[in-house]
Amino acid sequence: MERVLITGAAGQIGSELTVALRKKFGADNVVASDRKTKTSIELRNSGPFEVVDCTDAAAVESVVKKYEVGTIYHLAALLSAVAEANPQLAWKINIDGLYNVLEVAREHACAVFVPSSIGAFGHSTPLDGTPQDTIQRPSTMYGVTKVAGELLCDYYHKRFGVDTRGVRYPGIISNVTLPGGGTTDYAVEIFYEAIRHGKYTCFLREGTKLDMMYMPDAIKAALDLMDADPAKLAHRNAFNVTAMSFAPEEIAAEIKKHIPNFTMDYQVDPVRQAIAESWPNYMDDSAARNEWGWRPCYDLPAMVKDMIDVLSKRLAGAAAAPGRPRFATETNFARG
Ligand code: AKB
Repeated sequence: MERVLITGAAGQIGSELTVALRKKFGADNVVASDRKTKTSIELRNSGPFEVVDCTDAAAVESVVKKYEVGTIYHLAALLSAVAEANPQLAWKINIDGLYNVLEVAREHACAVFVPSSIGAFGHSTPLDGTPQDTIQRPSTMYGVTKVAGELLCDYYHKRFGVDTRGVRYPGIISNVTLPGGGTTDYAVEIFYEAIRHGKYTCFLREGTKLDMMYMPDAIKAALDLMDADPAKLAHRNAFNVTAMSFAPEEIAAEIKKHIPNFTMDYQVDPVRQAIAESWPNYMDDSAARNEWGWRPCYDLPAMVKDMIDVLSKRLAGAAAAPGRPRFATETNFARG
């Protein structure tokens, strides 16, 4: 069997996608890679692991050759707020890294999954019911790299026949790995703070609606799209996918149903607020639904219930070893 390579496997999506792919294809057939040498013991011990920096084309090629990789899930990327704080590095990782992966895929006939994002849209995009094919003029470096990445992936498909596929992920909510510096991270942090302290200070303003998705659906989207019949794909890079859309006060109200004393206040971060305001309020994901049968399983109430059930148990267990999770978004993302 041809093997699968995951770049950025220690990240928020990568850590859970690795587990899902190892379950689906067998642990030995799924190579997790990350540029971080310090990763979870589970990632290293549950199957092959390689230290690979995607900005090093030779390193990507060497691991593809070593394991005879047939499909690459290329997840290594900087998220929006970190990218805005360091746009030069964002270009290097998000674009140079992607270019290296696509070149290796072209040379070695690999299929490639590349996530795009709601960050690929901007102020001039219709922000309510954002269509699949529409204006994409983002104002952030993250967005620029996401649009360029979508175009590059389509180009490699059309010009070289590389089987590239991707989705535009909304904010992803997970109870396993913390996100690493995105604009939507508040929707993860809120759970840790609600369970531990009964209160949360939100860095986005009341009324800021954004598309969101629970991690099991994000994993399902990647697997279902890569399994899809290519003859049915009119689009490739990248499909709008969403599962729910809410503003901070709406998720807070849902959490309050489980933790009645929970309170939330606001301390708006102007950088992330400006990014959020340029992103869709909710996307139209009918192309994904029609072309490859996309259907999410979790809406807002189901996601909140599961997050609170799982995290309450885990954090109660961890109470013996105190210390709070370090959120990447606690950094002040001043423009560099
Ligand atoms: C971020 O906030 O940067 C990401 C994304 C929506 O792409 N979660």
